[in-house]
Amino acid sequence: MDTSARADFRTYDRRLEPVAAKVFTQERLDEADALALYASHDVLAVGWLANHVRERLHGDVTYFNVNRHINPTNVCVAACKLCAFGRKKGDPAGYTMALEEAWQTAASGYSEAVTEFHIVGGLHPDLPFEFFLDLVRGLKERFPRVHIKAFTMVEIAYLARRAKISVEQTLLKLREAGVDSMPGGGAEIFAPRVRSIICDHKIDGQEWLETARTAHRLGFKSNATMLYGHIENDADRVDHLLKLRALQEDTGGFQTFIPLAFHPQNTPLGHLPVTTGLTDIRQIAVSRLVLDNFPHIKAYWQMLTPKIAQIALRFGADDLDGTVIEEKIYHDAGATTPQGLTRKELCRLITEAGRVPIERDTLYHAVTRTEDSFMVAV
Ligand code: V47
Repeated sequence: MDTSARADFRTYDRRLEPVAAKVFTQERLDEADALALYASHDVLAVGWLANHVRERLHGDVTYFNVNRHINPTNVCVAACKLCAFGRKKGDPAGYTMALEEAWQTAASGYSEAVTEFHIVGGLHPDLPFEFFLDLVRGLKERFPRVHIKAFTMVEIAYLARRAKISVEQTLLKLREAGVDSMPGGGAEIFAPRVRSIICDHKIDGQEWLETARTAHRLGFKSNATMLYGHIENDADRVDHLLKLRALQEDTGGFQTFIPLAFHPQNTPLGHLPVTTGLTDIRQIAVSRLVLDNFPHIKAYWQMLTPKIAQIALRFGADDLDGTVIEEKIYHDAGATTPQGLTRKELCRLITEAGRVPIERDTLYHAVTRTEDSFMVAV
């Protein structure tokens, strides 16, 4: 038991005391504990506990990465109420990159020698599976040292359906083409009541989890997200976290959890208010405490703003993503954050939070640099 931390812990919320006792003895938190963390007004105490766990796992180390997002198309058969990015086929605001254009997009911003391409997009009704395989093959040929983190579980399930092959075969073909791992998007909220309202055209939560399970079985690492701050309640959030924790118990394939705050602007849910800073910070902290088998909790500054993301580094987060360079999904939904940050700016945010910045590749190996090139320490 961590007796010195226990002696230092203070809260005015008695409901937190039994939860804190479990944190100090490293006992797994249950549903009631998670609900108590969400219900507590003592957000500083919740954050203190999360920071304690974060420091137990990572000390002061804070990871960041030099990545580039690529969104090859915004044309999407789904019409999710949560989304401001997707466009129906034929919409004048729809776009689909030609392969050459996608490869050129990847090269722009390459001056910082990105170590990761993060590729996600709409569920296009006409683009064949071969297009995506060619896209990835072309990227690997041109940038053989860059890790390709591509396609959400939703996209993978859709590609499988369109190609009339299994998810496993789809994943194997993607791997052959050059996909190295998967991002965490499309998880949203698993609870069917909420999912049927915010994204009823997407695969259900069970299928998202099963697709991730298959990817992990084949040896892929992936991330997981949760979209919060819309019509879900605390019980829905807890349900989502516990389902992810249970799958991680089986597969160990998740690397990072990324809570994503809902941006309502330009979506059919535009009447909803944006999340507040305390909600964002609490979500980071609860995630760190409940997801005890997830190695990393990521503060995605594009969504949180750099200021809140920096504070998150003392409330449970150990990872600050990333240089990004060009972001469409949140900016279509009203985000006012910059399109990208430089390595130097990320390091400043981390250092001024009293943490030690470590550049990582997608699989959390440390990266060392000489000017524009990089070396990955295995
Ligand atoms: O799946 C869409 C969300 C996700 C909105 O794995 C919205 O490293 C808020 O998954 N307001 C895509 N969120 C982003 C994503 C991600 C981001 C950074 C890192 C990683 C990673 C993954 O964005 C979607 C959806 O959940 N989203 N629209 C919106 N209006």
